[in-house]
Amino acid sequence: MDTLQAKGPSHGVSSIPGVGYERSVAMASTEPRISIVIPVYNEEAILHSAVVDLRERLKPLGWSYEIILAENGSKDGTVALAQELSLKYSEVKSISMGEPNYGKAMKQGILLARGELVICDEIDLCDTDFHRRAIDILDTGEADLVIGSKLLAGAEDDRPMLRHVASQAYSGLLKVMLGFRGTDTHGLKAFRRTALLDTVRACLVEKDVFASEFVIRADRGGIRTKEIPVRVMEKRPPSINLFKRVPNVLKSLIKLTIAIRIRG
Ligand SMILES: Nc1nc2c(ncn2[C@@H]2O[C@H](COP(=O)(O)OP(=O)(O)OP(=O)(O)O)[C@@H](O)[C@H]2O)c(=O)[nH]1
Ligand SMILES: [Mg+2]
Repeated sequence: MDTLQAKGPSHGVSSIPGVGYERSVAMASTEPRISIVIPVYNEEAILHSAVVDLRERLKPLGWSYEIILAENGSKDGTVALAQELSLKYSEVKSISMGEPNYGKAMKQGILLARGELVICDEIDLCDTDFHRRAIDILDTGEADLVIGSKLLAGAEDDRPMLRHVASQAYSGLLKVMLGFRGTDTHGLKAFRRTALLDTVRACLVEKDVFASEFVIRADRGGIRTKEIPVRVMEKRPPSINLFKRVPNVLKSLIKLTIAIRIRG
């Protein structure tokens, strides 16, 4: 069984049962209203500056927030940097464990989050414009889950055309195989934590497909969801060649279809 340690300012440690793994989390004396969960993997080149910039851009918003850096499997200096950041800034927590696995890190980060509202971001995006728009929508009570879509009318996808087409094809497959009714499952997300906790816990497939399973389960579970258009740019070359990704994506889609359609 994994032990998940959130490193941050320690005001007491509590073990919280029922999340599928033992959890020890440093509790701060006041609960933040917003938890920003950011998965990180081999990000030593940008981690420090991204967190420092993010804190600066959040300042004018006046939010009470925590940033949870959810790392696993990094081979570079990411873990040490994340720990350094969590010691330096009281609102930054870092968790670190196991093999590289985006979905597992996200799930654990979300389950550790204490905020009433949770934002799922990516370290190369840290898109505070999305944060602000999404939190405004959650605050109006219009939706419990907000998804930033790069494929919705009004969105700007400035990545190479091939990547845009691949994202469209992937969403098309989700529509055909799983009846997905939105346009994008991989965009940034913000949600009301208590409304989506069961959905997160129900997700069975890890790695990259977690994002799709989470959104599709939310939709099938009747969660009020709103997509908003976002702008995405390619900030760095993809770590894995698009064509090399295809077999794994197809395998994952089959797993996801079995998880949702058969296992329920
Ligand atoms: N914990 C964890 N985080 C990951 C893993 N793979 C990717 N990430 C993080 O997930 C976020 C998105 O990953 P990217 O590599 O930017 O993937 P992408 O956005 O699909 O691809 P790009 O368009 O090339 O940026 C980043 O914050 C990564 O550090 C992983 O195996 N484990
Ligand atoms: Mg990225």
